[in-house]
Amino acid sequence: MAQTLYFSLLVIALCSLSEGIQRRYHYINMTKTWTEAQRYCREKYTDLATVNNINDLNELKKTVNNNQEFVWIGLKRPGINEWKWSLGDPVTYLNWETEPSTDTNNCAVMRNGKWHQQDCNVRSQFICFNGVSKDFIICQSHTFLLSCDQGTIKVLSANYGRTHRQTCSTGRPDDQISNVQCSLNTSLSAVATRCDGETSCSMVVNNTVFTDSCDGTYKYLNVSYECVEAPPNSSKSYIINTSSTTWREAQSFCRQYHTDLTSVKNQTDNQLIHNIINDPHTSVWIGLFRDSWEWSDNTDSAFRYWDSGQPDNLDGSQNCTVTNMNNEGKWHDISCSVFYTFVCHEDELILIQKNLSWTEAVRYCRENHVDLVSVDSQKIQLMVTEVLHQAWTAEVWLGLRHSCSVGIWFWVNGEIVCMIIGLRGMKQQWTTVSVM
Ligand SMILES: [Ca+2]
Repeated sequence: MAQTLYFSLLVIALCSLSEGIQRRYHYINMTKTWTEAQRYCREKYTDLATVNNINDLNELKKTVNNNQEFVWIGLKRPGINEWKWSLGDPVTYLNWETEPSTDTNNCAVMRNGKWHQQDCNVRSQFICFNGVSKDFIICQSHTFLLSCDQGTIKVLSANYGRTHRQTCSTGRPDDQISNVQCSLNTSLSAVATRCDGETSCSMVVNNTVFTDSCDGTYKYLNVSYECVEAPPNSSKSYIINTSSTTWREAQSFCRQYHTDLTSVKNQTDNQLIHNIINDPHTSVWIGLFRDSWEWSDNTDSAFRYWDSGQPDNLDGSQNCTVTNMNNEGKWHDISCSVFYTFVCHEDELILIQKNLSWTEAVRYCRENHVDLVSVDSQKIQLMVTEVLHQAWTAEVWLGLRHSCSVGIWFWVNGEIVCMIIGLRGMKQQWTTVSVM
């Protein structure tokens, strides 16, 4: 039993309604300036509302029981104008061709393996990545790369064709997407031949590689794979989308179909991505951007949901943010001294107690409208550590020294420990299970 505890992968299951720590939102039906609202939230709850992703925003919107157009949230400037990853990863590795200047070119592309500043409204190809998900779709003519940090690739399924009308349909004429009974039964062997047993492999998804199973239909590859004999989260896959879009459009696309615009965390990542771009003259958006907005609770979430034309800093002092309830909750920058109602949030860490394998725990979380959580800020990590200290003996957790951004990973006595953080009712419970 003790051996299991020390030498197998330990999982603490905590599911979440959204990425990051679940935040419970409280709408306050009183009008205050932004600073007064912040003070009120800090006294009564945790802080003025942080919004980490679209799920958070939808939860926040549900709490607003008033016909207010504008409602304060916790985003404010000036913070430090610094480069951030779209996913909220800490920026620890940079690979600029030349040091970035302070001009308004606030997004980054990779070209010939180096990073360049570029105006976010310029149209470029882009690169998405899949973090946790190992089952995904690549539209025809785009390129993908599968990668295992540890272990080797085993392709589980692949189908090149079209079985749904909506998938990869944007901008396509009706006759290219109407045939939804298009499958190619040799797709799996084509991908497996190239990828099985490798640590990384890339392919272009087109009719030359896979043969044309249905002439005239715009197709896509639906592929899933795993990293054999490797811990969960060893797999990373990248998809180059050859459509040209602005940085914001690219970010929306990646968040909708994959995880996000890609982060580049080290030289290995950089080389992998450089290899699949495979053209020294092509500029490809990566997830790096720069702004000077920051959250009241110091969460480093890079999620932004600006209304079109915003932020425009109209009178030069629009340094606070409201969500526009009359337009899908999209954001406007507004002078901080105006009076509006507001939303506070309360952080919660609530854990589930069940004996589950890693895979079962992920499934359990997803089936209960939850998913893997990210430790996307120092604050969340501190909260986790705090709860751990309350819950477990110090000996077990003395080894805590490392966390990564997707899921929570710690090394204990040289072995990886991962945690899935989650939410279930009001009661806090921690549990450990072995992943075999
Ligand atoms: Ca404005």
